[in-house]
Amino acid sequence: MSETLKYGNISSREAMELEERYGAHNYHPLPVVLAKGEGVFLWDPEGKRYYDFLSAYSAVNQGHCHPHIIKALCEQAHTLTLTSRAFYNNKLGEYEKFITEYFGYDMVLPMNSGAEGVETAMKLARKWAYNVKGVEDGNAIIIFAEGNFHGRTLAIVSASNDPVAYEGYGPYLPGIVRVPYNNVNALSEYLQKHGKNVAAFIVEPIQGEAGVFVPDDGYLKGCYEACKEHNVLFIADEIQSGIARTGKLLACDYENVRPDVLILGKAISGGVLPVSAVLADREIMLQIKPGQHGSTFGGFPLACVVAKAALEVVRDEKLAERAYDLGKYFRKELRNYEHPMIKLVRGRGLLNAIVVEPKDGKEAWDVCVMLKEKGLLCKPTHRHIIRLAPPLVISKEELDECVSIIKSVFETLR
Ligand code: IF1
Repeated sequence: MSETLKYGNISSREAMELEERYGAHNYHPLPVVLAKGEGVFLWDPEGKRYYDFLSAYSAVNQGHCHPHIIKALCEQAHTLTLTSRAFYNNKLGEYEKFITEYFGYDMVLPMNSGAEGVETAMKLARKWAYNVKGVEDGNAIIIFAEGNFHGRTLAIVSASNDPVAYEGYGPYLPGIVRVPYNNVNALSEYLQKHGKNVAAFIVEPIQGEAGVFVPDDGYLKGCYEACKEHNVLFIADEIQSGIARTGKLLACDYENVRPDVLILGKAISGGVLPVSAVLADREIMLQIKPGQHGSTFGGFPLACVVAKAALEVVRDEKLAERAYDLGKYFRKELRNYEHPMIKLVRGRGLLNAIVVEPKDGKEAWDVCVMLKEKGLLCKPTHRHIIRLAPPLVISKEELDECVSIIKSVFETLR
């Protein structure tokens, strides 16, 4: 069978065979190959069009290949891409001024992947604990929440209680403890007992991998206040929840909490380059001195212009407001739809999930495969949760069409 190719010179089947044969098997992708993207749409090599309801795990909030971002990328790519931090470059400072003013912090430390951003925050917290708080050397503790997902490095999986993420990677990093998520008392009690050695509490304002778990109102504020009471840094991992995804610029904005340290990634570049950032005020940030931390690519000129352009899109196209309004509408539409397999619809802004009850052996994965056949791409998390997160540039009409697709798939599962 040889279908004509619309994009590229490799068929879907060939592309999958190549990945299977030559790539490490650290993923289990949905059987779809993507060859082109524009706005809310993706196409496979054979030309079939899909709605993107994953947005590369919220990295593509601005939509695929946003012209403003790609223009910045291309211009800078012809001019200067990488210098390392051995020298100054003429784009980094401008970007640093822009992003710190954008989020309201004194300073930024630029990195690349989200995991590197989290690692940076952990190192910063330890330095601060020893230099400023006065924790005895080697005793600093960082608190995480149960069910967290912060990335894949050894330090970070040391904080995970998901066996898939941590098993077989020991020995683990010491100085890490976990408390239940969505439970201010659990954090307070731990701080009551051990607060003097605690450097930081690191938390996702909405837990993504755990299944778009939105904590109760007041949770973030309560945790922030408990941290203040014990001179502990409140650190928010907004790598997934930030940059307008949940209907505000930051998910912490829902509770008017300003984290002491803010970690951003993913959509900070609109899905164009791996860019992450750690933001903090001077007293914290200046605890890391020259030579004590960094990365070859961190803050490279290409990333700086791309990230600035990507954040301009978020502001100029009012993506937070869009996500807020469209998300409300989307949840209302799905909640008004009765179906024996749909237990719950939850989320904030355009980060949403359907919790499904398996039926006749059909699980979240099977629903996602059926949605793919009908032209809508999303990925299950765990066996019973379907995460739905389109680019924030989606129109109301497009969203309506997607609601119809989702309902039509569930109709065949009655
Ligand atoms: C994969 C999940 C999403 C994150 C938060 C840090 C990072 C992530 C809150 C690390 C990354 C990703 C990574 C991706 C799958 C994905 C994911 F399902 F695993 F949980 F988005 F929901 N903090 N999340 O969500 O950032 O180093 O990857 O840039 O394939 O591992 P990274």
